[in-house]
Amino acid sequence: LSIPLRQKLSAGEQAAGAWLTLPSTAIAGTIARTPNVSWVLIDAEHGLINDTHLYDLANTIAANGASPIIRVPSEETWLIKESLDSGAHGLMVPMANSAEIVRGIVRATKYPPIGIRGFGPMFTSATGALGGGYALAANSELVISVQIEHPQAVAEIDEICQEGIDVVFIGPFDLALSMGVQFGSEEHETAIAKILATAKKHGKIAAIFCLNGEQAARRFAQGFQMVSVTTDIDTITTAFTHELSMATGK
Ligand code: 3PY
Repeated sequence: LSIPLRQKLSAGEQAAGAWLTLPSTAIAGTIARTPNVSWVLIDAEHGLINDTHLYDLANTIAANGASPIIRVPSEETWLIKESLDSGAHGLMVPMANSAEIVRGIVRATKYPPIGIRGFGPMFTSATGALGGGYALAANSELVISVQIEHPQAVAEIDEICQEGIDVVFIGPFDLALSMGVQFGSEEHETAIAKILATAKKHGKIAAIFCLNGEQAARRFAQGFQMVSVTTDIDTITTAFTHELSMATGK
């Protein structure tokens, strides 16, 4: 079995990740080779990435030692199926706004008898995702995360954490928007702390999205085990802005 992210999480280690929004295997490979990155999120929700890119991106990331995790645009069964069939080591489903939605996600991501996932893993062995024993191991080894980004999900977090998912992943920007509060306000941080504590109580991995290493270090220190440190676009923008400012003095 070779799901680097699963191994890291099972060992109780912190798993730092990066966020890919550009459909480039060169960028995906470069990020996956960065020291200390254990997973790379392929963002097919808000990134410029669609289903024709999934296989090559997942392969490149896995070949460079990190776990490719695909964020699907929504919880539709067919999107979940084709994303997992591309060889991803796991999935992230946005807007998992209720326990009922989370139950549907579990059904869609698992082969029978747990769920209804259809059999078609023609490309999964290319990413080293569980090799020839893929179908037998997939139900327990792939890393399935749901995004908590709505007050209804926060209200139902206890029930959500009792479903067959691995990771409770906070989308802090959508959570602030849907709660109608300021990002970083007391209400926002209280909701984040509640999700973190409930995930831990039920033995789920608590995870969150950040924009930079400083924010990510704070979230690790707070008790999150899986943190997305930054994105391709944010890093490019920040680095270019800094270097151009150094060069021009402006
Ligand atoms: C959010 O913060 O809402 C996310 O989903 C991360 O992009």
